[in-house]
Amino acid sequence: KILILGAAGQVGIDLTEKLIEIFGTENVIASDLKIPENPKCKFLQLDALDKEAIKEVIIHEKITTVYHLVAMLSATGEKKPLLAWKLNMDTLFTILEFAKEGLIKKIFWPSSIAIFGPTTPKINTPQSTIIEPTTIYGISKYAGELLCQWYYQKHKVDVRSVRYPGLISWKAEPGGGTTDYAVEIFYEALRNKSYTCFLKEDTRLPMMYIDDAIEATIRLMTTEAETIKTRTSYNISAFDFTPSELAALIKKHIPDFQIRYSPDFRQNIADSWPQSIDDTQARQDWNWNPRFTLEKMVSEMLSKLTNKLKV
Ligand code: VAH
Repeated sequence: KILILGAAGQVGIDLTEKLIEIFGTENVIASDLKIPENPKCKFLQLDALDKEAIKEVIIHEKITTVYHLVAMLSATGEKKPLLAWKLNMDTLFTILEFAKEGLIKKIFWPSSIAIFGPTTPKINTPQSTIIEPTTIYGISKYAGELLCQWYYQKHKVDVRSVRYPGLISWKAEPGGGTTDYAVEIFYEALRNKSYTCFLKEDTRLPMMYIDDAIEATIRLMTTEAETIKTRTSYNISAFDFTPSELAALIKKHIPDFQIRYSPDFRQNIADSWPQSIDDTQARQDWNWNPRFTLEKMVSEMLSKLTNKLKV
């Protein structure tokens, strides 16, 4: 059985639905700090920092695989560094230890392109390169990658990871990220035909539609262990764009959409990250291949949100 920690978050909402589709409702247990309305499967209220509560669920529900999605993202992490470190690291240690003790068989844990810093090559950032993150979130995600690799090498823990770029989705709003503008802009375009962007118009970042991120996650988790050559975390990539490029594509659907730019503290975070990612190794090792183009993502987001917002 599968346990998802952080199932109400931006990745969790879509991943839970996909896991139910593949493995069946009876084999998926979702959990988060708060239970969302109309959950699609058994949903437990769980604090990921409560080791005993998690251990109880793993044993009682006969969990074999854990998708550990709990984290404090980059922007909030800069404001609450101690809580970000605690939440991101202590919970990862807990799950890795449970696997080492034989309580669970397999773990998915997401890393992020946020592990790369200003000294990393920004164009087609390689799988292995200079990694000197300058945000607490990035530091915690890179430390987490090295922890996963240590537990794999020392205790054969089967933990698998991908470095998500900025993710764009409509089912759940993201919280506390620097790439959140790329989601907020769609809501504002449909509601007010205008958006004030907190990044400069030429800030290029690697991004991906949620369906491709979920596809990569499932593919990595279901591939044979032998095909996995990297036990820190895999680069994955789909497309990259700037706020002005995204605004121009939205204008094709909403001609009188207006965007203004008012950069805030998140500009420095974005400027420390790569502009595009080389994901050759994921493509070679486990046949990663994104399906959504930038244009397809834009039309999909606008049509799905039009229904969701009933605009
Ligand atoms: C963030 N959405 O903005 C996350 C992600 C690469 C960005 O890690 O913090």
